Amino acid sequence: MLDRELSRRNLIKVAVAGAGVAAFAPRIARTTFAAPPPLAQKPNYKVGFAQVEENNPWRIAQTESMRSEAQRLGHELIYTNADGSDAKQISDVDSMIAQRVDLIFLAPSTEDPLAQACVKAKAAGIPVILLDRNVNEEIARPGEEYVCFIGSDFVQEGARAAEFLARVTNGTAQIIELEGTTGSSPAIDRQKGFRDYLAGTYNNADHLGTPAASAGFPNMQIVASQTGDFARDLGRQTFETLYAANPTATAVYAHNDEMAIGAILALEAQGKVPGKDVIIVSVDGSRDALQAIIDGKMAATVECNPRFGPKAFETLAAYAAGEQIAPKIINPDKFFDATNAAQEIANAY
Ligand code: GYE
Repeated sequence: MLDRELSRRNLIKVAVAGAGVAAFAPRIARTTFAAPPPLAQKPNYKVGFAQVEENNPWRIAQTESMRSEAQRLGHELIYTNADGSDAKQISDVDSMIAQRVDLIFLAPSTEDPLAQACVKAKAAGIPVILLDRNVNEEIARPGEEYVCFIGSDFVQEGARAAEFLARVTNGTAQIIELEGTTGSSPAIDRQKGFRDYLAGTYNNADHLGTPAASAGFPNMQIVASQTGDFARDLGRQTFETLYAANPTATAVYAHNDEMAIGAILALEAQGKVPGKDVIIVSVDGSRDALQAIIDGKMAATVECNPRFGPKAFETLAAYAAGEQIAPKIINPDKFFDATNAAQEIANAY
């Protein structure tokens, strides 16, 4: 994530330094460097939760965690579901602003359009906390346009998936990559972490030293990469197309479990044996994925924990109390493979 931030900052510097100003100005819609709007301390809040979509187990688990924690604490939760649409999510945030919620928890769809929603909420005096996905930090930044980001280290997730795959394939594989929603931070960063690790350029110092650095894997090739929009059926269709064009592929890296399950379904429909003919790794840790690991169809999944409720509301309270909030609050994530899937499935969603 750091590399990307640095290059964005440099872009701003270049733009501000001279000739590029006009060209870059519309994207740098940042008018002020002041802190986000304050939040009064109250026993109960009216809080918005702008969810991006509700079409997979991960999202359902996240919404359930937010709802149950709000209820436990006696807060009112105004919930919206953008059905994966940037435009709908922007108007959902607008309507929360109009309803004068105390704070908005935003699980942003893609990075650029939803950064603008943070800018608007700030202008309206409503603090925003980002959940699980980030926005473009050229446009909106933690501690300025929004309070903070709470979520996983997606670059590290991608690198962990690559490390595992390199190990189980002895460094030789032809990989089909199923990407998440184009322009979303987990799709951008899970791709980067995976590729950097295979190329030997993953800088683990930016990611708490995990996984250990590698010299690169010249015999691991990504033969095709396309979006499946984080969705099972689109993942299935996308995989089908890419596999038809690359029948010698030996591995799949999916940016989430739903697309990995889609690839399994497509392979089975063709009489292939997932887990044998093609090795599959992904990210999330859903119940279906853990079952697929137990069944030998999937090799591993890097956990991306969806249970945000407790951390989200704890951060709200800390912010209201005037505490200094870290710009990025990173969830610790486990790793699931054949060694632990059977024990872990009882806690899965
Ligand atoms: O991995 C995926 C979901 O933004 C981290 O979005 C989240 C991702 C998660 O749809 O399953």
